[in-house]
Amino acid sequence: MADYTKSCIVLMFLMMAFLEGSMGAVYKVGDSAGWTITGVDYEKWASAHTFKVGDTVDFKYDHQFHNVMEVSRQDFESCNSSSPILNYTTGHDSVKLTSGGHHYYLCGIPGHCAAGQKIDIFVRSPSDTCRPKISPPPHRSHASSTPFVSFKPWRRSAKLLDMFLLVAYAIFA
Ligand SMILES: *[C@@H]1O[C@H](CO)[C@@H](O)[C@H](O)[C@H]1NC(C)=O
Ligand SMILES: *[C@@H]1O[C@H](CO)[C@@H](O)[C@H](O)[C@H]1NC(C)=O
Ligand SMILES: [Cu+2]
Repeated sequence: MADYTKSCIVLMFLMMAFLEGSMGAVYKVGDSAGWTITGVDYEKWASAHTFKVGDTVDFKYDHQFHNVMEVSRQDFESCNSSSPILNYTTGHDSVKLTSGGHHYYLCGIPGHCAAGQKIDIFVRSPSDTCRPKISPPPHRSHASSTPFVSFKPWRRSAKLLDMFLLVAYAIFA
């Protein structure tokens, strides 16, 4: 392989790695089952993912049978669809998560929410992920009063490094 081509491929992979880090991820609610009343545990699905501001959740469903309503926490808990914050009815709704905190969605068709077609998406705001973890102050007897501060800046670079090594291995091994 020509050196030029190799460099091009390496550059391409690095750019992809950076783009992945800077653009929001897209999550299809319920994975292949989509947004439905049959057999998806949306609480479990949501807890298996980490949502950040800028990510998108994709609701795919048959719009003749379902819809998506963003509701308040209270309405979510009581499955009350009479005063939604937002309605989505197209059958393929991409909902961009533009703020941190809990976002509550349910299907407004009678009975569906009660049957489990509801989801609480907790979105981490950037300040949540970057905020240093300050552990509780140690015992009074300890001489030092400086709280232990831990940052985790290596996570992303470790991922990039992994990717780079993988590409380098594929090309040069
Ligand atoms: C649903 O919410 C509306 C408006 O917030 C309220 O008037 C109504 O009583 C609620 N219904 C139930 C069953 O809680
Ligand atoms: C959502 O739809 C309901 C009826 O289905 C309507 O009463 C309500 O005004 C709509 N809300 C918004 C925010 O569009
Ligand atoms: Cu439904």
